[in-house]
Amino acid sequence: MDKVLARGSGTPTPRPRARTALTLAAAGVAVFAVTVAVATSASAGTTLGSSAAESGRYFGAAVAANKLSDSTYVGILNREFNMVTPENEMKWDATEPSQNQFNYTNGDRIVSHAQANGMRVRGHALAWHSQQPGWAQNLSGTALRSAMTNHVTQVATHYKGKIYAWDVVNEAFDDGGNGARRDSNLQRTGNDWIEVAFRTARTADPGAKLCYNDYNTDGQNAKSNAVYAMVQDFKARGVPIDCVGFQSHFNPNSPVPNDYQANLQRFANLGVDVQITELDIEGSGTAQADNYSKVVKACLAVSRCTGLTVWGIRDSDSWRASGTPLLFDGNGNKKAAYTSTLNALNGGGTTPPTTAPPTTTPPTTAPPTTAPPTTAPPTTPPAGGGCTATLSLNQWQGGFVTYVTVKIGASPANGWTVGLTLPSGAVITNTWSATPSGTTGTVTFRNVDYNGQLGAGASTEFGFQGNGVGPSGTATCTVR
Ligand code: G2I
Repeated sequence: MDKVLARGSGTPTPRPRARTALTLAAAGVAVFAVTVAVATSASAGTTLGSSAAESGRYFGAAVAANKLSDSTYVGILNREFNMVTPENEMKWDATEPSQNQFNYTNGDRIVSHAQANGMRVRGHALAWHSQQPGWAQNLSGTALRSAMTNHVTQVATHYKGKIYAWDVVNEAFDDGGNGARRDSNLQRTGNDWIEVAFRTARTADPGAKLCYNDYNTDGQNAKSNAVYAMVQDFKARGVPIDCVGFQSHFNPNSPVPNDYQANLQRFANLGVDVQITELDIEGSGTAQADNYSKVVKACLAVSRCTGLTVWGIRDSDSWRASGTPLLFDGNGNKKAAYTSTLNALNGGGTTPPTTAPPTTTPPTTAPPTTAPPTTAPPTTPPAGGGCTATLSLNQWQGGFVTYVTVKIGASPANGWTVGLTLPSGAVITNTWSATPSGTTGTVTFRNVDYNGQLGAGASTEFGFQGNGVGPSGTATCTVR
C-alpha cells in the first residue's frame, strides 16, 4: 500500500564519494577532492540535463520500460535527461516474482537505454514494505530477513557497476507524527533491518551510492527528524549510507515547505549527499512554475544536493495524471513549469564538493567499515583558458570507481578531453558522462553531447568503473 498522499521531496547528483581511499594512499595514488563549494555563474543551457550538468548535477526522470517504444516519450527523454530511475521495474515484485527466481528483463531494458544514451541510473528500490511479491508478503521473521538480504544481494549484484545510486530502503518511517518506524513485515523482523540492508548492498555493489528515500520528509517535521536521527546514528556507527532522497511529491494540500532548503542542508551537514528523487507538483500555470523554480533553487543552493529527478515525463505518464504535475503536457509540449525549471537551473548555484568535510564527530562505538577519504587541498581553476581534471578514487579489492571533475578555466569551452594512464592490469568496464578511447593503458575521455559546452569557471563530472587498481597521478585536460 502506497502512501495515500505522497508529499515528499528529494534529489541526487553525480558526486564522488571517495569512500575507500585507503588503497590509493597506500599505493601512493593521488586522490584529489575539491572540498569547497564554488559559486557558478549564470549560464544558458538549453536542456534540463545540460543545464544541471553545468553545476555538476544531474536532471533525471522516472522511466517506464513499456514506454520506450513511444517515440515522443523517448525523444524528450533523450533530449532532456541524463539520469533515469526505473519507475517500477526494479522493485521487488518485478525483479523476484517467485522466490529466488529473478526477472531483470524490464530493468535491463531501461539500463541499456540509459547506457546507450549517456545517462546514468538511480536504482529503485531494494527494500520496501510496498510492491512486495505475494510470497514475500507472506513471510516473516528470519525467513523474511533472509529473503530480504538475498534479494538485495542478487539485485545489486546483477546491476553492479551500472547504478549511480540505489534507493536501498524506501519509506520506512511512519506518517503519524510520532517519529516511529512504519509498521511492516520488514520492520517486524527487527529494528536493524535497515542497516542490514545497507551493509548488504555495500558488499554487493561497492561502487553505488546508497540512499535512504522517503516522502513527507521535505520540511522539518517529526518524520524527517526521525530520518535525520537515523542517518546521524548510521554515520556515527559506520553504517554505509551515502545519500538521502527526498521524494518531493507536492500538491496544494502538501505544498513545498518554506524550510525545504534548510531541511536539505541539515541532512547534507550530516555528511551525506541529498537528492530530489521523485519530484512532481500538482497544479498549472505560474503557480506550478514558481513551485518548481523554488525546488530547483533550493537544490542548487545546497552544495551536496547532487541532482533532481522528476517522477515521469509528460503529465499523462504520471502516477497521478489528473493533477498534471510534470514538466511536459500530454502531447509532449513544454509547460511553464519546464521553462521556470530550466531558468532556475541556468541561474547558477554551487558546485557540489567531491568530498564533503566531515561534520560529524568520530564514531565512538563501532569503527567505520571503510577508511576515511584522503583529501587533497582544493584545486583552483586555471587562470587562463584550459581546464583541470581532478580525480577521486574509490578503490576496493579487485575493483574501483574513479570520479573525474572537469573544471573550466577563464574561457568558455566547446568541449573537453581528459587523458590519463591506467595502471597495468586495470580494465575499464563502464564509463558515464564521457566517451573513452579504450579500456586499458592510456585512455582519453571526451565529453558527451550534453556536457561539452561549459562556461568559464563551470565544472562537470564523469566517471568510470573498472577491474584492478584505479588510475593514479593526475589527468591532463584540454579544451576545444
Ligand atoms: O506512489 C508514487 C511513488 C512514491 N514513492 C515510491 C515510488 O515507487 C512510487 O511510485 C509509484 C509508481 O509511480 C506507480 O506506477 O509506485 C506505485 C506503486 O506503489 C506504482 O503504481 C503501480 C500500480 O500500483 C500497479 O497496479 C501497476 O501495475 O504501477 C504499476 C505499473 O503501472
